Amino acid sequence: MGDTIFGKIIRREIPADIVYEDDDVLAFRDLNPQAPVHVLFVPKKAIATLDAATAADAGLLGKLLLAAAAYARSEGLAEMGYRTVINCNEHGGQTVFHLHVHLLGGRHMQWPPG
Ligand code: DGP
Repeated sequence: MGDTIFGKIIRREIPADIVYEDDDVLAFRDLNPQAPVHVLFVPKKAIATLDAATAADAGLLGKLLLAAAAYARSEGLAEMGYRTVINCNEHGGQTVFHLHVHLLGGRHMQWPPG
């Protein structure tokens, strides 16, 4: 586990534009942003997908969401709103198999997503 591009970012083996870090969570800007603000919140523990998370990860999943919300608030996105996304496996559009929460903000989102 941990052998993904995000594992390499967490271990500082490749660079990323890191915007937040604590003991359990790292957040960095998406390489291919889909909104004016597009940040990925990843657990330092390598969990491949949301489907692979267990009850033991409940606290960690909560921390990821709360870190995204706090960052959105700090960037002034909360009042207008923003979107959080977790893609899971092929039909979900997941391409990096290290669980991550996308935070997208700074523009009006459409629904349903494509
Ligand atoms: P997903 O499709 O949900 O697995 O999202 C993966 C995201 O990761 C995608 O929006 C592009 C981003 N990404 C892929 N490789 C890198 C990288 O090396 N650095 C950064 N910062 N983002 C990456």
